Amino acid sequence: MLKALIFDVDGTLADTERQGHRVAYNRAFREKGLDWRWDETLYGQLLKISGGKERLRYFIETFQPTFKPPVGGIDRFIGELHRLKNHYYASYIKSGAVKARPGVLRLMREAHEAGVLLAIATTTTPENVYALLKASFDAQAPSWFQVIAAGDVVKRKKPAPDVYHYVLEKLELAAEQCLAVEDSQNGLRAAHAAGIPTLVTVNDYTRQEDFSGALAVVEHLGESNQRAVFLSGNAPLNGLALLDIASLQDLHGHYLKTSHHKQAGLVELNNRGVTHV
Ligand code: XBP
Ligand code: MG
Repeated sequence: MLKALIFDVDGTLADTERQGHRVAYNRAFREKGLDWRWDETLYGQLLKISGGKERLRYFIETFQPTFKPPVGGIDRFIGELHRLKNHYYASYIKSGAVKARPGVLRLMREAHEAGVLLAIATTTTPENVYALLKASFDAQAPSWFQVIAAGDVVKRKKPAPDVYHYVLEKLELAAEQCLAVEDSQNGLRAAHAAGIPTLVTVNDYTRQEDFSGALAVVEHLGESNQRAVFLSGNAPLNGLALLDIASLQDLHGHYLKTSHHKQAGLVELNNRGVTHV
Protein backbone atom coordinates (compact mmCIF):
# COMPACT_ATOMS: atom_id res chain seq x y z
CA MET A 1 0.00 0.00 0.00
CA LEU A 2 1.18 3.52 -0.80
CA LYS A 3 2.31 5.18 2.43
CA ALA A 4 4.34 8.19 1.28
CA LEU A 5 4.96 10.53 -1.63
CA ILE A 6 8.51 11.80 -1.90
CA PHE A 7 8.89 14.95 -3.98
CA ASP A 8 11.95 16.30 -5.72
CA VAL A 9 12.08 20.14 -5.73
CA ASP A 10 13.74 21.91 -8.67
CA GLY A 11 11.79 21.26 -11.85
CA THR A 12 9.19 19.13 -10.03
CA LEU A 13 7.52 21.44 -7.52
CA ALA A 14 8.17 24.49 -9.70
CA ASP A 15 10.23 25.61 -12.70
CA THR A 16 13.02 27.15 -10.67
CA GLU A 17 16.01 26.67 -12.94
CA ARG A 18 15.81 28.80 -16.10
CA GLN A 19 14.63 32.10 -14.60
CA GLY A 20 15.60 31.31 -11.01
CA HIS A 21 18.92 29.63 -10.25
CA ARG A 22 20.42 30.46 -13.67
CA VAL A 23 19.69 34.19 -13.46
CA ALA A 24 20.87 34.28 -9.83
CA TYR A 25 24.19 32.69 -10.86
CA ASN A 26 24.67 35.35 -13.52
CA ARG A 27 24.01 38.14 -10.99
CA ALA A 28 26.50 36.55 -8.60
CA PHE A 29 29.11 36.33 -11.38
CA ARG A 30 28.62 40.02 -12.20
CA GLU A 31 28.88 41.07 -8.58
CA LYS A 32 32.13 39.13 -8.22
CA GLY A 33 33.52 40.86 -11.31
CA LEU A 34 33.54 37.66 -13.38
CA ASP A 35 32.71 37.84 -17.08
CA TRP A 36 31.07 34.40 -16.97
CA ARG A 37 27.51 34.14 -18.26
CA TRP A 38 25.31 31.05 -18.28
CA ASP A 39 22.84 31.26 -21.15
CA GLU A 40 19.82 28.97 -21.29
CA THR A 41 21.53 26.41 -23.52
CA LEU A 42 24.73 26.18 -21.50
CA TYR A 43 22.70 25.96 -18.30
CA GLY A 44 20.80 23.00 -19.77
CA GLN A 45 24.14 21.21 -20.21
CA LEU A 46 25.31 22.17 -16.73
CA LEU A 47 22.13 20.75 -15.19
CA LYS A 48 23.55 17.29 -15.86
CA ILE A 49 25.63 17.99 -12.75
CA SER A 50 23.28 18.11 -9.79
CA GLY A 51 23.98 20.41 -6.86
CA GLY A 52 24.91 24.07 -7.22
CA LYS A 53 28.42 23.87 -5.75
CA GLU A 54 29.20 20.74 -7.78
CA ARG A 55 27.88 22.47 -10.91
CA LEU A 56 30.12 25.52 -10.32
CA ARG A 57 33.17 23.32 -9.83
CA TYR A 58 32.41 21.38 -13.00
CA PHE A 59 31.97 24.64 -14.95
CA ILE A 60 35.29 26.06 -13.74
CA GLU A 61 37.20 22.86 -14.43
CA THR A 62 35.64 22.37 -17.88
CA PHE A 63 35.09 25.89 -19.23
CA GLN A 64 37.55 28.04 -17.24
CA PRO A 65 40.54 25.71 -16.79
CA THR A 66 43.03 28.60 -16.41
CA PHE A 67 40.98 30.38 -13.73
CA LYS A 68 43.01 31.21 -10.62
CA PRO A 69 40.87 31.43 -7.48
CA PRO A 70 41.50 34.29 -5.03
CA VAL A 71 43.44 33.79 -1.79
CA GLY A 72 41.65 31.16 0.28
CA GLY A 73 41.43 28.64 -2.55
CA ILE A 74 38.84 27.16 -4.84
CA ASP A 75 36.59 25.55 -2.21
CA ARG A 76 36.13 28.82 -0.37
CA PHE A 77 35.59 30.70 -3.61
CA ILE A 78 32.90 28.25 -4.77
CA GLY A 79 31.24 28.40 -1.35
CA GLU A 80 31.06 32.22 -1.46
CA LEU A 81 29.82 32.33 -5.02
CA HIS A 82 27.17 29.74 -4.25
CA ARG A 83 25.98 31.64 -1.15
CA LEU A 84 25.72 34.83 -3.20
CA LYS A 85 23.74 32.97 -5.88
CA ASN A 86 21.37 31.64 -3.23
CA HIS A 87 20.94 35.14 -1.81
CA TYR A 88 19.67 36.39 -5.19
CA TYR A 89 17.69 33.21 -5.75
CA ALA A 90 15.93 33.60 -2.38
CA SER A 91 14.87 37.18 -3.13
CA TYR A 92 13.46 36.04 -6.47
CA ILE A 93 11.54 33.19 -4.82
CA LYS A 94 10.28 35.41 -1.99
CA SER A 95 8.88 37.86 -4.55
CA GLY A 96 6.32 35.12 -5.34
CA ALA A 97 7.25 35.15 -9.04
CA VAL A 98 7.57 31.35 -9.21
CA LYS A 99 4.32 29.44 -9.49
CA ALA A 100 3.88 25.85 -8.34
CA ARG A 101 3.63 23.43 -11.25
CA PRO A 102 0.10 22.24 -12.14
CA GLY A 103 -1.39 19.75 -9.73
CA VAL A 104 1.41 19.70 -7.16
CA LEU A 105 -0.36 21.67 -4.44
CA ARG A 106 -3.63 19.82 -5.15
CA LEU A 107 -1.88 16.44 -4.83
CA MET A 108 -0.10 17.45 -1.63
CA ARG A 109 -3.42 18.47 -0.06
CA GLU A 110 -5.10 15.24 -1.18
CA ALA A 111 -2.24 13.15 0.19
CA HIS A 112 -2.44 14.98 3.49
CA GLU A 113 -6.19 14.31 3.76
CA ALA A 114 -5.79 10.65 2.75
CA GLY A 115 -3.09 10.05 5.40
CA VAL A 116 -0.36 9.51 2.81
CA LEU A 117 2.87 10.96 4.21
CA LEU A 118 4.83 13.66 2.40
CA ALA A 119 8.59 14.04 2.13
CA ILE A 120 11.16 15.98 0.12
CA ALA A 121 14.36 14.58 -1.38
CA THR A 122 16.42 17.22 -3.16
CA THR A 123 19.97 18.29 -3.93
CA THR A 124 19.02 21.92 -3.37
CA THR A 125 20.08 23.90 -0.31
CA PRO A 126 17.48 23.59 2.53
CA GLU A 127 16.83 27.37 2.74
CA ASN A 128 15.81 27.33 -0.93
CA VAL A 129 13.25 24.60 -0.26
CA TYR A 130 11.67 26.39 2.69
CA ALA A 131 11.56 29.68 0.77
CA LEU A 132 9.86 28.01 -2.21
CA LEU A 133 7.33 26.09 -0.12
CA LYS A 134 6.33 29.22 1.80
CA ALA A 135 6.23 31.62 -1.14
CA SER A 136 4.76 29.42 -3.87
CA PHE A 137 2.67 26.91 -1.89
CA ASP A 138 1.49 27.92 1.56
CA ALA A 139 3.08 29.65 4.56
CA GLN A 140 2.40 26.43 6.50
CA ALA A 141 3.59 24.08 3.75
CA PRO A 142 6.90 23.06 5.40
CA SER A 143 4.91 21.55 8.28
CA TRP A 144 3.07 19.20 5.91
CA PHE A 145 6.27 17.19 5.36
CA GLN A 146 7.47 14.41 7.63
CA VAL A 147 10.99 14.81 6.24
CA ILE A 148 12.66 17.55 4.25
CA ALA A 149 16.04 16.17 3.15
CA ALA A 150 18.08 18.68 1.20
CA GLY A 151 21.54 19.66 -0.02
CA ASP A 152 24.55 18.53 1.97
CA VAL A 153 22.55 16.34 4.37
CA VAL A 154 24.14 13.48 2.45
CA LYS A 155 27.58 13.39 0.92
CA ARG A 156 26.75 12.18 -2.57
CA LYS A 157 24.06 14.01 -4.53
CA LYS A 158 21.70 12.58 -7.15
CA PRO A 159 22.04 10.36 -9.18
CA ALA A 160 23.43 8.64 -6.06
CA PRO A 161 20.55 7.17 -4.01
CA ASP A 162 21.79 8.64 -0.70
CA VAL A 163 19.15 11.33 -0.22
CA TYR A 164 16.40 8.76 -0.86
CA HIS A 165 17.97 6.29 1.57
CA TYR A 166 18.06 9.09 4.12
CA VAL A 167 14.36 9.86 3.61
CA LEU A 168 13.34 6.19 3.83
CA GLU A 169 15.22 5.82 7.08
CA LYS A 170 13.56 8.90 8.59
CA LEU A 171 10.11 7.78 7.39
CA GLU A 172 10.77 4.24 8.65
CA LEU A 173 9.34 2.92 5.41
CA ALA A 174 10.52 0.46 2.81
CA ALA A 175 11.21 1.73 -0.70
CA GLU A 176 8.23 -0.11 -2.22
CA GLN A 177 5.80 1.62 0.18
CA CYS A 178 6.67 4.98 -1.37
CA LEU A 179 6.35 6.78 -4.68
CA ALA A 180 8.90 9.36 -5.81
CA VAL A 181 7.99 12.29 -8.07
CA GLU A 182 10.94 13.51 -10.14
CA ASP A 183 11.59 15.65 -13.22
CA SER A 184 15.05 14.54 -14.35
CA GLN A 185 17.02 11.47 -15.28
CA ASN A 186 19.43 12.13 -12.40
CA GLY A 187 16.46 12.18 -10.04
CA LEU A 188 14.92 9.04 -11.52
CA ARG A 189 18.24 7.21 -11.28
CA ALA A 190 18.60 8.24 -7.63
CA ALA A 191 15.10 7.07 -6.71
CA HIS A 192 15.48 3.80 -8.65
CA ALA A 193 18.86 3.10 -7.11
CA ALA A 194 17.09 3.30 -3.74
CA GLY A 195 14.37 0.94 -5.07
CA ILE A 196 11.56 3.52 -5.11
CA PRO A 197 8.96 3.42 -7.91
CA THR A 198 8.91 6.79 -9.62
CA LEU A 199 6.55 9.06 -11.52
CA VAL A 200 8.21 11.62 -13.80
CA THR A 201 6.80 15.06 -14.61
CA VAL A 202 8.97 16.52 -17.38
CA ASN A 203 9.89 20.13 -18.10
CA ASP A 204 11.61 21.86 -21.01
CA TYR A 205 15.07 21.05 -19.71
CA THR A 206 14.40 17.35 -19.12
CA ARG A 207 11.84 16.31 -21.76
CA GLN A 208 14.44 14.58 -23.97
CA GLU A 209 16.03 12.54 -21.20
CA ASP A 210 15.76 8.77 -20.89
CA PHE A 211 13.10 7.86 -18.34
CA SER A 212 13.15 4.10 -18.89
CA GLY A 213 11.68 2.25 -15.96
CA ALA A 214 9.54 5.14 -14.67
CA LEU A 215 5.99 4.12 -13.69
CA ALA A 216 4.74 6.90 -15.93
CA VAL A 217 6.01 10.04 -17.61
CA VAL A 218 3.62 13.01 -17.77
CA GLU A 219 3.86 16.67 -18.72
CA HIS A 220 2.44 17.59 -15.34
CA LEU A 221 0.03 16.21 -12.74
CA GLY A 222 -2.99 18.01 -14.19
CA GLU A 223 -5.61 20.34 -12.74
CA SER A 224 -9.39 20.40 -13.15
CA ASN A 225 -8.95 22.96 -15.95
CA GLN A 226 -5.69 21.56 -17.36
CA ARG A 227 -5.56 17.92 -18.48
CA ALA A 228 -2.49 15.87 -17.68
CA VAL A 229 -0.69 14.74 -20.85
CA PHE A 230 0.72 11.21 -20.63
CA LEU A 231 3.98 10.67 -22.50
CA SER A 232 4.32 7.07 -21.38
CA GLY A 233 2.67 5.12 -18.67
CA ASN A 234 1.08 2.09 -17.17
CA ALA A 235 -2.39 0.68 -17.65
CA PRO A 236 -4.16 2.24 -14.63
CA LEU A 237 -3.56 5.72 -16.02
CA ASN A 238 -5.30 5.27 -19.38
CA GLY A 239 -7.78 8.05 -20.08
CA LEU A 240 -7.23 9.98 -16.85
CA ALA A 241 -7.56 13.75 -16.93
CA LEU A 242 -5.40 14.28 -13.88
CA LEU A 243 -3.32 12.38 -11.37
CA ASP A 244 -5.00 12.39 -7.99
CA ILE A 245 -4.17 10.38 -4.92
CA ALA A 246 -6.59 7.58 -5.89
CA SER A 247 -4.96 7.15 -9.31
CA LEU A 248 -1.49 7.15 -7.76
CA GLN A 249 -2.65 4.49 -5.32
CA ASP A 250 -3.89 2.44 -8.30
CA LEU A 251 -0.64 2.97 -10.15
CA HIS A 252 1.35 1.98 -7.11
CA GLY A 253 -0.87 -1.07 -6.50
CA HIS A 254 -0.32 -2.12 -10.13
CA TYR A 255 3.42 -1.75 -9.61
CA LEU A 256 3.31 -3.96 -6.50
CA LYS A 257 1.34 -6.65 -8.33
CA THR A 258 3.51 -6.66 -11.42
CA SER A 259 6.97 -6.20 -9.93
CA HIS A 260 8.87 -9.11 -8.54
CA HIS A 261 10.25 -7.62 -5.40
CA LYS A 262 9.64 -9.41 -2.12
CA GLN A 263 7.14 -7.79 0.20
CA ALA A 264 8.19 -9.84 3.20
CA GLY A 265 9.92 -7.87 5.91
CA LEU A 266 8.50 -4.44 5.07
CA VAL A 267 9.17 -1.96 7.80
CA GLU A 268 5.91 -0.90 9.43
CA LEU A 269 5.43 2.77 10.10
CA ASN A 270 5.48 3.24 13.82
CA ASN A 271 6.67 6.79 14.21
CA ARG A 272 4.99 9.77 12.62
CA GLY A 273 7.21 12.31 14.30
CA VAL A 274 8.09 15.31 12.16
CA THR A 275 11.72 15.38 11.13
CA HIS A 276 12.98 18.47 9.37
CA VAL A 277 16.53 18.42 8.13
C1 XBP B 1 18.35 20.32 -8.85
C2 XBP B 1 19.72 20.83 -8.65
C3 XBP B 1 20.03 21.96 -7.76
C4 XBP B 1 19.59 23.33 -8.13
C5 XBP B 1 20.30 24.39 -7.32
O1 XBP B 1 17.85 19.90 -7.62
O2 XBP B 1 20.62 20.24 -9.17
O3 XBP B 1 21.41 22.03 -7.71
O4 XBP B 1 19.84 23.57 -9.50
O5 XBP B 1 20.33 24.19 -5.98
P1 XBP B 1 16.62 18.86 -7.43
P2 XBP B 1 21.63 24.60 -5.08
O6 XBP B 1 17.23 17.62 -6.81
O7 XBP B 1 15.66 19.56 -6.50
O8 XBP B 1 16.03 18.62 -8.77
O9 XBP B 1 22.37 25.67 -5.81
O10 XBP B 1 21.06 25.09 -3.78
O11 XBP B 1 22.48 23.38 -4.91
MG1 MG C 1 14.68 18.11 -10.13
